[in-house]
Order: sequence, then structure tokens, then C-alpha cells
Amino acid sequence: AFVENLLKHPTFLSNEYTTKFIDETPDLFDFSPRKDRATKILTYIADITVNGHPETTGRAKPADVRIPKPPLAIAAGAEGTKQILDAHGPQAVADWMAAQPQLLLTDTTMRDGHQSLLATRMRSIDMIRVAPAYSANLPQLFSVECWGGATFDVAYRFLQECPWQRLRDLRKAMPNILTQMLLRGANGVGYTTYPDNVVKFFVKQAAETGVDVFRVFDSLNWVENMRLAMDAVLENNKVCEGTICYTGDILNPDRAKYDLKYYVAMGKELRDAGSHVLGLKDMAGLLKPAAARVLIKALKEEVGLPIHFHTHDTSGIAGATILAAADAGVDAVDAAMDAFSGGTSQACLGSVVEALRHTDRDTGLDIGAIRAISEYWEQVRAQYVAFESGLAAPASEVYLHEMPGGQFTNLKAQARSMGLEERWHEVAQMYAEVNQMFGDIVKVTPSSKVVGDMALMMVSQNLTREHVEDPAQEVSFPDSVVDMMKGNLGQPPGGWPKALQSKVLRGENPMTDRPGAHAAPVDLEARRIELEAELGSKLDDEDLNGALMYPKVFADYTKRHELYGPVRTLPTPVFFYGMAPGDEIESEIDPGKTLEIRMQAAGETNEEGEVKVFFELNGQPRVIRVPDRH
Ligand code: BTN
Ligand code: 3PY
Ligand code: ZN
Repeated sequence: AFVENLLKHPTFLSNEYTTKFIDETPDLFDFSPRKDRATKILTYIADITVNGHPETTGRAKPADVRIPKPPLAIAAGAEGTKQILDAHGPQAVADWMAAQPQLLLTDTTMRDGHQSLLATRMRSIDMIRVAPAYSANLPQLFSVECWGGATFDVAYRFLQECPWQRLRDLRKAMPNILTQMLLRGANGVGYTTYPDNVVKFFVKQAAETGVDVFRVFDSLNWVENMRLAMDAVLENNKVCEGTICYTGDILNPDRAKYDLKYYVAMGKELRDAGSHVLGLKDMAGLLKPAAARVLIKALKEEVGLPIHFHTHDTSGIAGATILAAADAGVDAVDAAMDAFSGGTSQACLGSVVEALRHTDRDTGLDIGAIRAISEYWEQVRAQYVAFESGLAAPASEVYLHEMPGGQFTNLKAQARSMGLEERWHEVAQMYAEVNQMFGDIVKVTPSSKVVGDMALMMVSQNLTREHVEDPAQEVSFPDSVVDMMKGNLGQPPGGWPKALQSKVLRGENPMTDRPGAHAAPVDLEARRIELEAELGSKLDDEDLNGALMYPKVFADYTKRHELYGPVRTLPTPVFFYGMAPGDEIESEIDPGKTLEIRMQAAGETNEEGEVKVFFELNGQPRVIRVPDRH
């Protein structure tokens, strides 16, 4: 039966199969009649058409559902930074960076851009379609940040697609530009500490599937907690960007905890731990222009590594900070394509390019190519209006709350779901107070989530800092706060405030060493067999990595995949809103295998509560029945 299934499988017939095909195609192992992928996709479309998508119901709707057209790839085949890495290794990339007079640019649109503006909801298809234009028309980019951070779990959880497939497709479509990811050190791409061997396994897989530059950080700036992930990057011969997270204000004598000396010392630690490049990650956009001059100059002189600067435009002043950093000799900076820039996202890439034109830091990027790509992104962004929840204008309030740009839209959505939308500014104020109560810590995933959880809890229960700190008052702390005070995210500089810590832990002893050292290694092969039995499908190394990071999210994804098939191939308006009678779309479920789908009509709900939806699939009539869930 296996051979029979294989021989008549369309992918096999079209000669597109690889060795991975057999592993990745569970229907080959299913010998009972089961729905084919076309039926699964039609089932999904029918369901969304009848019931709506749970994530967009009740939210703003796009005005225009035309499918965005990417610009032509004009001169494919140019060499870029990827060729330096492949031919000469990661140290050569760092040496090359340091030797360039121009300011190097990373485009963050495909990761931080939509993470910070659209709650990370951008689908792979919208990225993959424009990737050839990046490769051909902007080969001078240093890198494209397109993976990691929150994109990994959101892909499985909300977009019903495999993040690894996204990475593989992007890597293939941009063979000359370095791909970059954001890695939360011992927290991987999750919110908790993972066993050492899980983190190593993840980094190896990310390197294999297609990540070239790993920006590694720790949510408390604890280098001890970063070494394992950094070592794994080095072992895989990829670019290791050990990263400082910037908080506070080095020019403010009242915030002396995070002063210039602190950052320079951390930069040296990261250099000595093997970083090829020093990352400077200003996740909230707190680094002011004058401070950037001082900080970049000191890091360049005293650490000696090329510096890659990342900031957010929440305050509206990121462009000025980038220009100051460029003046002070920063080697590379992050920016987002115009249509995905500003606000809680990165500064505007096209404007940085123009601001530096005819100066000695001229980026050499083609502004026409940038505009054409940004026009595409503008159309893409319009399809995701349901997920817009950001700032309408720059906000100096960020200097008060210090919330990371990547957290802002998420925390706001969380506040809304708790009925606290009207009290948002109170939440922001409380976020700042919780930070002080925790001893003034670095706030970035996952520590930022803990501060956010605590702030939401205090606002919703009308608790004050005095109340929470009072040993005589009973307070039930969020689990994430208990976990952090136990030492499960590591140690902040100077340790946790003792009185609060013992109140939270109710006498239990915290750990003070590396939390990963306490987590028993996972027996990967045993776990794989267990999961395969549980989920009823084969798991390759990529799947296993997904399951190790997010067991429940991955299991749910797998079950839905069984039902709905490769819905990642659907156009975004169809994925979120279904189809109307007369609509016609294409869905390329394998290279060269395209489904032509025409929606004809939907019937009335029958006595069993089901609706018949009528399609034409490649010219043949098909009827799909789905439950009416209204
Ligand atoms: C999710 O939000 O659970 C992921 C998106 C896919 C869920 C599908 S959409 C059609 C069907 N109806 C639901 O309520 N859930 C599934
Ligand atoms: C993430 O970890 O997802 C971040 O964007 C941190 O800034
Ligand atoms: Zn960021």
C-alpha cells in the first residue's frame, strides 16, 4: 500500500520529491481512505467562508482584497554577504563589515517590523513572493531579519503554518543575502528556560534550515545565560552576534545602574565569549541621539568588534539616533521598509538611505528598488488591518514605561481582552512602577512579559506598589513572577530585591546559578517516538524542535493540519475571510502543482446544522459540507 500511495502521489509523479518528501508526507503512511489535500483546503475555505476566522471576526476589514503584486526581480544572480559567509566563514563576515565605509543595513520587515506593528501576524506567502526582488534588486543589504523572536510560535499557533518551511523557502529565494534571526539565548524562541540539549538541537536545526546570523540576547543581560546558545552558533559556523540589551539612560546620573561602564564591560564579556559581531539591541527605543554618540564610540574603541545597532521608533526619534550612531562609527543598523516602519517598529529604511546619500556613510542601496518593494509591503499591510493596534503618533511616553516595541501591540491586545483598554495609560504607568519594584531590570522577552503580567494584574485588581510590597498584605502573584523570582530566567545585575523576592517565594530558596544547569537533558529519540505515537504522524527534526519548544501549540497545529492541509498556500484575504461566490484563486500546493479554486455558492443551513459550499476545483464541481457554528 505504501508503494501504491507513493507511485500515485502527485509530488512523486511530477518528479519534485526529495528524500524529505517521504518523511514529510504522512498521507503515504495512511492506508485507509483519507481526504486529499485539495479537499482539506476546500474544507478550510468553506469553514472560514461560513463561520469567519476567529482572529479577524469583529475587527476592521481590509478595503481591498486584491493580491499584492511584488516588483520584478531585475538582475538576479548578484553576489552578496551570503557568499562571504559560505566561502570564507563567519569571521570573514565580521572583518568585511568592519572594513566597509558605507553604513550597512538590515531589513527587519519580515520579523520585527510586523511583530511590532501587526502582532506578528504576517504570513509566509506574503514574504516569499517578494523575496526574489530583495535578492535581485537590493543585493547590498547586510541581512534580512526574517526569523525568530515571536514569529516561531505565532506561525504554528495563529497562522497554521510551519516556521521551518518559511525559513527554507526564504533562504532559497534570497541565495545572496544573509538571513538573520533573533534568539532569546537559553529561552530559545520561547518564554521559559529550556534544557541545554534542546537549545543546542534548535540552533543546529536553524543553521541547517537556513539561518546565517544569530542575534543572541538574554532577557536580563546575563552573559552566563547566553554562552550555551552562543557556543552552539559558533559550532555551526554561523555568525554569532552576542547582544547587549539597552535600557535606562547612560546620560542620566539618576539611572546609574546601567551606565556606560556597565555596557562596555558587557561588550567585553560578549567579545570574550566568542561574538563575531556585537549587537546593540535597543528594544524599546530608549537610546537618545546624544547617548548613542557616546555609547557607540566607547564600544567601538574598547570592545573592538563591528557593531550592529537595533532600535525602535516609538518615540519618533529613532532616525536621529541612527544618524548619530552612523556618525560615531556604527557598522550596521536595522531599519524596516517604509510601509512597515515608524511607531513601535524600526526607523524608515528608505529615509535612512536618503539621509546618508552623498555622505561618507552612503549605503549604496537603490532607492527606486526600495520604493518598489515598499509599495508591495504597503498593499500587504492593508490586508492585515484586523491586527493593527499600534500607535497613531509618536509617543514620548516610552521613556516612562520602557516597553519593547515587540511587546507593545501584544500587551495592548492583552489589556483589551481583560477590559482594560480605556486604562491603557495606567497600565503603562504601572509597568514603570513594577520595573522599579523588581529592581530596575532589563525588559525584553521573556522578562518584559513578566513585568507586563504583573502590571496588568495590579491595574485590574487596583493594587498599589505599597500594597504589593507590604509583608502584611496577602498577594497572589502571577506564575511568571514566581518563576522569575525563583531564578528561572537567571540573575539580573545586583540580584533580585530581597524583601520582595522572599514575599513572592514564601520562604522557598531561589537558585542563583544558571537555570539551564538544573534542567535535565531531554532524550530526543525517546521523545520523538512518544510524540509520533501521540500525534499519529512522523516527526522530522524540524517538527521535533517545534514540539520541544511548544508542545501544546505544536500538537494543535498538527491536528489542524490533518484537517485543513497546506493552507499556507492560500492568499491572505482568503485565509482570513474566505471567498465570495464568483471568486477565483490559485493555490500552489507543491512546486508546479496548482489548484484552481472557484467558489460558486453557499447553501442554507440544514437540520443537522450543516452548510453545503459549492466549488469548482480545476474545472470539476465539488461540494463541501461544514458545520455552521453561529
Ligand atoms: C486558530 O485561531 O485557532 C487558528 C486558525 C485556524 C482555526 C480554524 S479556522 C476554521 C476553524 N474554525 C475555528 O473556530 N477554528 C478552525
Ligand atoms: C523578541 O524576543 O521577540 C523581541 O522582539 C525582543 O525585542
Ligand atoms: Zn526589536
